Amino acid sequence: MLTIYGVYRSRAIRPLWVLEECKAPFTHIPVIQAYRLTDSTAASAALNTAMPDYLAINPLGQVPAMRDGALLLTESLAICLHIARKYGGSLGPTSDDESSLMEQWALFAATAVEPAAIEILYTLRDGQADTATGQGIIRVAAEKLKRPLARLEAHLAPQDWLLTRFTVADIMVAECLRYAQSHSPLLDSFPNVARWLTAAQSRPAFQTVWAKRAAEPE
Ligand SMILES: N[C@@H](CCC(=O)N[C@@H](CS)C(=O)NCC(=O)O)C(=O)O
Repeated sequence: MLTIYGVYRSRAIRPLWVLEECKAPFTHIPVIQAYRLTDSTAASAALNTAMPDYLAINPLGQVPAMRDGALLLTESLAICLHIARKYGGSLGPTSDDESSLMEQWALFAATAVEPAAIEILYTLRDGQADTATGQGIIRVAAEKLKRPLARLEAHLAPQDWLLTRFTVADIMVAECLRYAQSHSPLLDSFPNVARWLTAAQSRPAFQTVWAKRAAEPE
């Protein structure tokens, strides 16, 4: 049985969304980020990323991790690709070329989108959006996202999804871009990206994992 380690309020939501799309059976172990606990070492502490048992699974002390038989993976997008390929049917690649395209979108998400998007997320989360420093961080991050967003905008002009149908590529890119989504002006100049993101997040599988995320303590 496939096992996912990581709460919904973490990058674990990426493979959990993929699994919800495929309806594949799995065991969920809701390991929480240690930094979110007052005392991650207390006897009563929830299962967390600083515990020796979890560090034996992922020495980086991060979630998600995944076990599937003898296979252990500790990168969210690699986990998404693995699940889609093995259990996802049309969510995964149906040819070598599609496999390469999905890998390309995974790397695009991780390198061109996520770093700047997460700067925006942290600035908003820390209540810095109205400070001069926070506004500066958001302005620079939004600038960094312009070219990747322009690339997505052109790509999505003639089509609904990144490949010829909804796939794991859409989940990976949408999830990384979501970090910047609360900065609402960002997508104003990219209507195709906004349409695509709305469509991805309207899917019943996303709605299900999003509700599970909302049910977890903040
Ligand atoms: N590149 C990794 C990053 C994983 C990551 O940073 N996870 C965060 C939660 S979203 C975490 O576990 N942080 C705990 C920590 O760094 O102490 C991935 O995509 O899986």
